[in-house]
Amino acid sequence: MKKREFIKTGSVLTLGALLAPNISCSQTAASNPPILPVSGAFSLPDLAFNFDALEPHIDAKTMEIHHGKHHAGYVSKLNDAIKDSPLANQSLEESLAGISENDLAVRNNGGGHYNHTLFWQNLSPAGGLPEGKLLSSLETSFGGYDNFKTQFADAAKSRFGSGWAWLCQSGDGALFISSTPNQDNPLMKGLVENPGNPLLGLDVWEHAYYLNYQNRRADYIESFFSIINWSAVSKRLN
Ligand code: MN3
Repeated sequence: MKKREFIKTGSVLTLGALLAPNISCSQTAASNPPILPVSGAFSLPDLAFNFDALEPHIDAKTMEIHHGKHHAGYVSKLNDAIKDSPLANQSLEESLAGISENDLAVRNNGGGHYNHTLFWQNLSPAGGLPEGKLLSSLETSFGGYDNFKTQFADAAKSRFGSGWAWLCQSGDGALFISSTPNQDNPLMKGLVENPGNPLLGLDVWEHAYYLNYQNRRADYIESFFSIINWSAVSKRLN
């Protein structure tokens, strides 16, 4: 996220808090700011770490191409698609929630921009394990972290072709695991079987792992669990 976007988001949240003094603590604490266009265009967010920081789990070349070519391409094509349309003035989350299956340019490129922005935030060289409220939610919904991990990995392994595996929160607060094809995601409530708020996403397109893992998607998925930024995932909980 560029500084200007960040400042804009921050001031909107501050104004919202002033106007709604009774808003609950958990709502104000959730740091899940919307992805906003600036002057009608979205931008490629910087990574919080160097390309080689996730090695040996994700190699530097993959990160460089994935961020600088694939993600940048989605941003550029999304901006072409929303130019001079009402979507240029609303958050990406709102646009994705409202799209239909025929809005292919926004579906593929808006989904691509959202999914990769979330993915980078979900990664950290430090890794770790879930704690606190997130850990207890995983225990309630899946019977523990190990069961969650198995089910999430199964969703990622069994996604045929290109797509994503997700840990999501539904409207009633429960956590669930799902998988979507291509660049679809759980925000696209008109398109997906299980809509929800994505907390954690794993990119299982071959471009995410093929240089290092070739056809060994299962090894890439196992490695992913060593570099999850659980603190960032936690902050997305409502
Ligand atoms: Mn990708």
